[in-house]
Amino acid sequence: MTTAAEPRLAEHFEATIARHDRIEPRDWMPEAYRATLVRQIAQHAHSEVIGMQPEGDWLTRAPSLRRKAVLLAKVQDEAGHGLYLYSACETLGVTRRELTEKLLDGRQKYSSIFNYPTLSYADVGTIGWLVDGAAICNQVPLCRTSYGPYGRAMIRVCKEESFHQRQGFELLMTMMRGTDEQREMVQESVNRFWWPALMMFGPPDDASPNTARSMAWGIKRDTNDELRQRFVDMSVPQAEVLGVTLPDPELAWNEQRQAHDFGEPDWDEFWAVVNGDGPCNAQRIEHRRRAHDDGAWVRAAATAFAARQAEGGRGR
Ligand code: BYC
Repeated sequence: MTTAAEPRLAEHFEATIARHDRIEPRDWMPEAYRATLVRQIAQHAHSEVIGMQPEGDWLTRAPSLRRKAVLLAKVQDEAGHGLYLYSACETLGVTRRELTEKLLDGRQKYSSIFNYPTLSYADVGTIGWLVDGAAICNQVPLCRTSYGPYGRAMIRVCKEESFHQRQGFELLMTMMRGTDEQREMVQESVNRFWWPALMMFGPPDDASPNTARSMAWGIKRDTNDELRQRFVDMSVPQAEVLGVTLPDPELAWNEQRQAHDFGEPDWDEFWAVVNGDGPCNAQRIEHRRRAHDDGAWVRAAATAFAARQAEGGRGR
């Protein structure tokens, strides 16, 4: 519904965005801005929670108590990130219940990367190094996003992601200093995860329907291609230190651009995975649905407890 005050409110909103200031939950905002934020933050929250599965698969098979403790802490951090993000999303007038339902029935997405399987323990290190590395590249600029609660949630998430990236790199480094077999495991894992990691940044800018609008609103601070380039430039020297080869024959330093040239990800594969046809899409959602059903008694108990408290409060 349009009100008489709307043009003035819209002007105030635009001026706030132009000043790179923050929009807060009680401020007026265009409906499309709100819907874009719900879409992106929900997708981000779902990614954190679904993202617990590929690494969680290795918790019972960690090679030592130390590795198990580190991995357990990391996976728990991802659950925490999901919580911050669902809470940020709720400030936009949606409930966690609605968001969960939309994830489970496929109306909201989660990151394509988590639809790939983890086939060896080296994948735990590669996810830390490349997947969390890509997440940091994407999320550090989001600390300056125009919506206050999202930006503030990102600050803490990024601190924890930096630790995750370091633990992944340290794990891979340890394996690279080990046996030939361990080095082969690392290389094989990097071969499988490199291209899907590049796809995390989304489609190329000229095929991204949302980027221009989200940049104009200050929701995104960089385009998909800019972030992908930053990630490649950051990863190449790290791969050299590790002693692994990135599986892209077109990867080369471009003196003129002062950046690396690199090959084109397989965008048909990307869209297939995004649209539900990746190697693990069905398994991930099925697992999430089962966990949700298994938790029904906890939600029922919590709701009953809250109702009881409210009744007691009234009686007093
Ligand atoms: N996967 O116009 P575009 C983590 C969709 S978790 C799936 O460029 P936008 C971690 C996109 O949603 C990291 N879908 O969109 C956790 C859109 O479809 P809809 C998660 C993708 O929003 C555990 C359509 O394609 N990080 O770090 O401007 C362990 C067109 O795309 C993907 C975030 O979520 C994809 N990769 O830009 C370890 C970061 N890419 O929604 C690590 C926050 C695109 O219109 N999100 N799509 O149906 C963002 O920065 C942006 O939403 C994106 C996409 C860059 C991902």
